[in-house]
Amino acid sequence: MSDADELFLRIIAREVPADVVYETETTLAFRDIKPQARTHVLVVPKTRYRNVAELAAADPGLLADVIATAHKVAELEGIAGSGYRVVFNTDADAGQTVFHVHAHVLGGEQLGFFGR
Ligand code: D5M
Repeated sequence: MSDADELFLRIIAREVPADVVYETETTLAFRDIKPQARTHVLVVPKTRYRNVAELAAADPGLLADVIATAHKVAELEGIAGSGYRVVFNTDADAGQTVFHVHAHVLGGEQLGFFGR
């Protein structure tokens, strides 16, 4: 595991500062340092898996916790009614840079389509 991949464990341990918006026993939600929308929050499981596929295979209940936390964040941010997007970038072509699975919760404005 590289230093970059350890980053979210260090945020969970409060060794690296982050703007935490919500926490459960199994997940942590904090604002993305490079926001791509008016609201941009990351949700991570407190146990590290490399990507969402590994998480789904190993612990589907924990994946459900991540999704439930994403929706709770949307409620807290006031965007649950207007709409929001949950994105898991998965490996190189998707641009995943931190290999500790994380859901991007995006919203607060009309989002464009994405792809190439
Ligand atoms: O997304 C990784 C995301 O992690 C990217 O949007 C920037 C964000 N990031 C990187 N370092 C930090 C810290 N220290 N706090 C908050 N957010 C951070 P990926 O899907 O892997 O490209």
